[in-house]
Amino acid sequence: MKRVYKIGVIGPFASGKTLFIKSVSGGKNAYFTEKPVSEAHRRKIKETTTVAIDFTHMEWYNGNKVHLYGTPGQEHLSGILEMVDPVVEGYVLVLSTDHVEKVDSHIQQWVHRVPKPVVIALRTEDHSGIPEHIPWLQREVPVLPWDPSDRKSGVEVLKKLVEKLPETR
Ligand SMILES: Nc1nc2c(ncn2[C@@H]2O[C@H](COP(=O)(O)OP(=O)(O)O)[C@@H](O)[C@H]2O)c(=O)[nH]1
Ligand SMILES: [Mg+2]
Repeated sequence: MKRVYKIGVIGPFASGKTLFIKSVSGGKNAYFTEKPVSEAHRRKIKETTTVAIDFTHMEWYNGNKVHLYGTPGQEHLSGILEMVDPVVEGYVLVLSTDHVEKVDSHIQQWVHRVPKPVVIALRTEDHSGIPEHIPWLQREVPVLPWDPSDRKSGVEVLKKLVEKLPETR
C-alpha cells in the first residue's frame, strides 16, 4: 500500500517555514499564499507573509509521497493551523538561529501546541551547527541543523520525522 505522509510546517513569523518548502521542493510542485505584510514593524523584517497554506507534494522513497502544509506564523492567523491540524500526522517546527536566545522558549511554546510527532529544523545559514546550550537537545524532540541553500539538509529533517510515523495509516 502506497503511503502519503502529510506533514505540517509550523513556527514563528519569519523563521523560514515558506523557505523550508521552497528549499525541499526545489521549486517543483510548490504553491505559495504570500501577501504583503500589513504591520509596519514586521515589514522591516520581510515584505511578504503566508496568509493561508503553502503547499508542496513530492515523491518520497518506495513510491510513497510527502505532502507539506506550510502555515502562517502570526497569531491572528492561528485558525489556519487549527484547520491543518486534523489533516497532518506530524510537524516540522522551523526555527532560526538569528535569535538564538529565543529558541528554547519557542520550542517549548510550539511543541506543546501540537501533540503529535515533531522534528525541529534549526535554520543555520552560517554553518555554525546547533548551539550547544539549547536544553531541548537533551529531550525527546530531535533538533536538526537546516541550511536552506542545501536541499538535502531539509530532506534529512523530513526523514527524521517520517521515521516517527507509522508505516501504514
Ligand atoms: N536566503 C534566503 N532567505 C530568504 C529567501 N526567502 C526569504 N528569505 C528570508 O528568510 C527568512 C524567512 O522567511 P520566510 O520563509 O518567508 O518565513 P516564514 O514566515 O517562516 O514563512 C526571512 O528573513 C526572509 O527575508 C530566500 O529565497 N533565500
Ligand atoms: Mg511563510
